[in-house]
Amino acid sequence: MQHIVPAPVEVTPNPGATHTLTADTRIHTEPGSPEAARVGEHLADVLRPSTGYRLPVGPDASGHGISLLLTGADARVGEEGYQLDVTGQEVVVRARTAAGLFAGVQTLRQLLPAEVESKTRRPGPWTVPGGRVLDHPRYEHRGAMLDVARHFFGVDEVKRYIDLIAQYKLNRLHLHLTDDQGWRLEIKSRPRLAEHGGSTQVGGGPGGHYTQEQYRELVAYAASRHITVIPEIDLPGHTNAALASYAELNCDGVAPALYTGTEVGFSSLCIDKDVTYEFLDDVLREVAALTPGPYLHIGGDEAFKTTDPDFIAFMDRVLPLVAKHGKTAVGWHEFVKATPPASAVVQFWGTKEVAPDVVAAAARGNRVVLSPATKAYLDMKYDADTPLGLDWAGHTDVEDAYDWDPGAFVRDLPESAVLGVEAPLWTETVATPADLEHLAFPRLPAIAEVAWSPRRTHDWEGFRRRLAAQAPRWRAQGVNFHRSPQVPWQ
Ligand code: TNX
Repeated sequence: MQHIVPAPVEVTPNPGATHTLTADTRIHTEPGSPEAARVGEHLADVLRPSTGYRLPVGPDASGHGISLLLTGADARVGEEGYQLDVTGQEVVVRARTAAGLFAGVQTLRQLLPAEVESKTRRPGPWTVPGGRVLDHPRYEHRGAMLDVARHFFGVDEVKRYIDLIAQYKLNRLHLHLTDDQGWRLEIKSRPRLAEHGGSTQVGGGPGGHYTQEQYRELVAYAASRHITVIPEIDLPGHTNAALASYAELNCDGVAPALYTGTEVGFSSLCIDKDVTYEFLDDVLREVAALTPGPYLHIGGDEAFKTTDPDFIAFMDRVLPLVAKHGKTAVGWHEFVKATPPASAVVQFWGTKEVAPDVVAAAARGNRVVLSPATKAYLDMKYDADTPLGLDWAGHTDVEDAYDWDPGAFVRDLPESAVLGVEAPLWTETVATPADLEHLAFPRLPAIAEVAWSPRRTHDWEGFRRRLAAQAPRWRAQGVNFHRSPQVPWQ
């Protein structure tokens, strides 16, 4: 019970008891709750290939086994937490919501032998150590961002990333859908965005895009893992793919060529033209209609071609469009210049602890998601030998990614203003799923623990040992993780 990542709030081992799954094990789910049954099916999907057991799921599954119940949980579990009890007779997960049950199931996976993650049948035995876990998250927003614009990643590749992040109890997937190098979502009212703007990527490869149907499929897949998708349309900079697709969006009316390099900050929509806002009204309407979650990320970063007054004028016209389409705006922290409404979420990506404009926004009521580039950027190199990644924010080995406190990172930002933590993975240098995994593992679980676990469990020595125990799971799942010398790998 001592190796769980992220560390739970409270673990009480009972070394006298163990529970072993058998061919007769059933997964009993809360009667009358289709959502609980879906969590049960998810658990069965994980366990069936390796155990070879039938594992029937449903409210009528009687007999001994695993129960997922929405009653009787300790009140401390809150909306997303759970209580897990393992005795000789049974395993019981109790929560107040299906999200809580889902989190408890992720813990249960980690209590089983690592081979349970194998896609082929293994001998077992499938023994769970006895005891109790009581757990709930420190922060509401626990995110990962994937840049599918610099290099495109297809539906199955994103689904795999969703599965990988879900097991560390992350609950937000921010998709960076547009950038200079590519527009990755079909917009029916502006078909050239995806057709032309999505037709290449960094290095000149073929790129790609999601049809609206495929995007819906990704959103639904994420939802089945209790993850909310936050789509980002990066504005007003990082827009060369859009500018190349529709000449009228350029101030001079001339469409630039598609771009396959890695410079940033050279493009901007035309701030003064009404067509810009007609265009954005259409785009944001379609994205909002496709996205059940409450958020729409409008970027705002590195708008180096745009003066501050123009940037503010632009955001003053775009923020109301986000609201008009029923969504809450999220933006990279530069967008606080435009004084977004108090409901807007600010994503801090700085490298310094001093950020008075972000502190001022928090004083106006904005909540902040922390993605400090020196800690949470999964695209930074681990060390000088890392073949992939960038180093503009320095090198970030596992200890750097782990050893910080989101509640105290930005000077004078009150802990109460922190909505959560997010780990961005920019893909200028990342072209394959194996590359993604190499940068995300093991730092992503480090960030997940920073986002989920209470501060008092924070302990690098303990963490690196718990992290080491994850490696056999990653091998069983085929995850291409980085063997950082900081971790005593098993
Ligand atoms: C900065 S962070 C960017 C991205 C780059 C990234 C590379 C941010 C909001 N903008 O455009 O991909 O650095 O690390």
